[in-house]
Amino acid sequence: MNDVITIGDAMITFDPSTTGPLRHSDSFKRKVGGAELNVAIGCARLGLHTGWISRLGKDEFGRYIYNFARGEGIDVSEVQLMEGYPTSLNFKEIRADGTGKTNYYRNQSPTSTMTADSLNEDYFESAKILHITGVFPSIGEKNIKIIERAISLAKKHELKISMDPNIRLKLWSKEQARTTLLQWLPDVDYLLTGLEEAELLFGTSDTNEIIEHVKRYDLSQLYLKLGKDGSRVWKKGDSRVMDAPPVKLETVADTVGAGDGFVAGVLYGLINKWEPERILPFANTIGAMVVSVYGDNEGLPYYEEVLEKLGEKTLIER
Ligand code: KDG
Repeated sequence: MNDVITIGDAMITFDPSTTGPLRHSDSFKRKVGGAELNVAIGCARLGLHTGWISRLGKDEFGRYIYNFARGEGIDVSEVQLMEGYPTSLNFKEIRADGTGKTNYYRNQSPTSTMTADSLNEDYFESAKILHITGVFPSIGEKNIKIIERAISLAKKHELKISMDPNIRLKLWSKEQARTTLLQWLPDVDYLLTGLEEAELLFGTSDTNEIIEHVKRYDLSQLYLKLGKDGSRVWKKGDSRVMDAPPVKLETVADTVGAGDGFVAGVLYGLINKWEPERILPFANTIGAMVVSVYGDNEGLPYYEEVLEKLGEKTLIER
């Protein structure tokens, strides 16, 4: 039985060995990326049973990602390798301040062979949370239908639904993103969003106004990712808005993937029925740990490492 299942396109991410404009980068490290896969890796490292629905190319890169995900303990039984469709690529630019920029080569993504009917209903029967993001539906119109069927299967089998808008304006317009994601909100239980994305969806970055909007969609919990300012949570039926301060960072190596780490932490807490005041610092800490390591998912910690960082456990060196 999977605690969390997610659907997404993964890619080989070429991380530059130097910071600065990509045109000057001449050596790269081959890594793995993809927002939904990053979340799945984060959940699996924390100890959740995690399933990932996807398609990869039947090529060397596809095999590499497949084995990588399997090695992380992710259930890849719903991942297929497709002949004739190259595995997606992303050449990353990393700036001196650790922020990143994507350069995708994913027009012919192997996930374009998926249809709404290719989702296996049995897979939803035994899972607890379906996690969706705005990345997968932005890759192709057909993917919107896939997520819609996933949502209806999740509802039918009583899964909770979490959503991270993860809006990629390289892949769709603001209007497409807003219309598509807002229409799913009535079915979403947990919204985990950055402030800019919330502004794009609701036309405001004011927390109280955002809360008024999500109340209309009958959301259970809202998590606001505030980057270097920490995070904030609101829970239905509770008048409080709780904040978690930012975690002090020794290094900012690469900020890409921090949001996915935060999401993994929240999902872990939700599965374990933690209260938001416990979830928030836990998820924040994971985000900070991701930022201090190069790569989209290399910094995702194991459960004990988060506790150590929170000062709740000492890991004795052997
Ligand atoms: O959230 C991190 C992801 O953005 C990265 O791993 C790959 O850009 C990516 C995507 O579209 O999934």
